[in-house]
Amino acid sequence: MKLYAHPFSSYCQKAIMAFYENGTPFELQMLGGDERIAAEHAKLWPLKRMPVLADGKSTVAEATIIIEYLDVHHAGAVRFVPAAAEQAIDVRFMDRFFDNYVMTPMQKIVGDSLRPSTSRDPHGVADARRTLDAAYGWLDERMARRTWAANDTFGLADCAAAPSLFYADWAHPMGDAFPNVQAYRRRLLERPSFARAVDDARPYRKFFPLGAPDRD
Ligand SMILES: N[C@@H](CCC(=O)N[C@@H](CS)C(=O)NCC(=O)O)C(=O)O
Repeated sequence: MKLYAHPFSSYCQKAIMAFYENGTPFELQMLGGDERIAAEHAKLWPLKRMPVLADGKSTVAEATIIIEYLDVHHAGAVRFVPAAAEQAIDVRFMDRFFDNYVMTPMQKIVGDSLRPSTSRDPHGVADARRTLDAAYGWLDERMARRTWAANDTFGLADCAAAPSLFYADWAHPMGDAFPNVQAYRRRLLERPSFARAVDDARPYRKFFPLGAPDRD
């Protein structure tokens, strides 16, 4: 399998950690420089978002769907979405929570800092910060009695949580206000699959536009 991705990208880390969880082999097609790889990626997925998986004749876009695809076609010991439909609802809900209410506002803050100073969107950034505060607050209560985001089993929702909380805390630090979220973020950083994805990305930290903090 070929994965069109970049190690520093949050959505790519979400998919990559799922490969690492089960030791599923893949060949990284590194985006961000090589024109041939960029052209292949654009042909497979004209929306040009990463990650994209190419598995024989199948092309799979969207990090969540790549993880669902691995569960179906390359299943390993770690199952990312439970077979029981009722439990799967909670996993998918938490996956949406992290993508929509943590990853999206985090990307808004980071993306805004890359704009020319004349094209910034302070209103949108303030809104993103309010969304993150609300998300941290809601999650803090939820994580008070949990180890993992759903069903007390590591899965898809935790793959969504790891890079979103990792970068959100850089873009909009949660400080000491949300101890259960901080503890969950630390558990995710200790998870070998995510620790490895974070290590893969270390050489690129200097490109974090807000300045990567000296931690993690
Ligand atoms: N909904 C997509 C979002 C993917 C996404 O936003 N990827 C970013 C990197 S983290 C990207 O491709 N950015 C490049 C661009 O926007 O051109 C998913 O879940 O995979």
